[in-house]
Amino acid sequence: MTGITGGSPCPVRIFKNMVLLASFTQNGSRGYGKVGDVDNDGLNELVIATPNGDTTTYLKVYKHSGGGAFSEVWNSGFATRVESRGLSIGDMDTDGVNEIILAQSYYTRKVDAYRHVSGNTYNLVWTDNNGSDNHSSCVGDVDNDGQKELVVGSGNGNWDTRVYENGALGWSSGAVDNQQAVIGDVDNDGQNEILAVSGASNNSNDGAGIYKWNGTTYQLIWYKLTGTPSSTLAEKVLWYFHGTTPASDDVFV
Ligand SMILES: [Ca+2]
Ligand SMILES: [Ca+2]
Ligand SMILES: [Ca+2]
Ligand SMILES: [Ca+2]
Repeated sequence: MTGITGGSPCPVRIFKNMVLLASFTQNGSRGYGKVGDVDNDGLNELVIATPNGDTTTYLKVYKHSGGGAFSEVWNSGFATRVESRGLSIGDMDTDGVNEIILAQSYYTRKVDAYRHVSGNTYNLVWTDNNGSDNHSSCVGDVDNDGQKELVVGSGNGNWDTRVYENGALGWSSGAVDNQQAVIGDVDNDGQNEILAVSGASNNSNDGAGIYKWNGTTYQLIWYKLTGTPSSTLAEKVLWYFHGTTPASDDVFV
């Protein structure tokens, strides 16, 4: 299960073979869910972030406890995360262990990474107080060197797409507009690119762009301006490539 749900309390629904397997609620106004092995035991966990308006964000890890039941095994304590907008799971520092990355906007304006320690304990291991409304996070190999990077899309503040190498800022697109970015092989050449959407402020920079590693930097190789606010949902980018609704075979990680 990945994606966004709405309502308060926020519903979580897990489907298996298109059949509802489990349903429960979270104390938040909307939610983000990701599936991945965050404790490196070979089994996937369910990670949920549910921002509660402008106040706290609830970040939790669930394990399948059998029979379609899911048990909360960890939560972040609720205190210091505000208005999370980008949840991802991936090995952002290439040490062979996945992190949970949470991009946050509004009053905290930072990106946090949590790592499994032991048992059901996860520690905050990295924070970037970049001063932006961070709108997305994703982990993947965007310069195709075999090591993964963290890509963050930001709005108010830096207004950019950012690439982090081992937690250090390696590249910024420069200020464009509200940004949400995803990683994928959009031209089917076997190498990943960054797709970024800009929008929500109704100016001439609204649109979509592709950044590709050229051996030295990330180069804007294609863009389409719309001049109208675009959704900051990454899936919306696909519309620009197809000129129609997204195709079912479009998969982004
Ligand atoms: Ca696991
Ligand atoms: Ca790691
Ligand atoms: Ca890389
Ligand atoms: Ca490619």
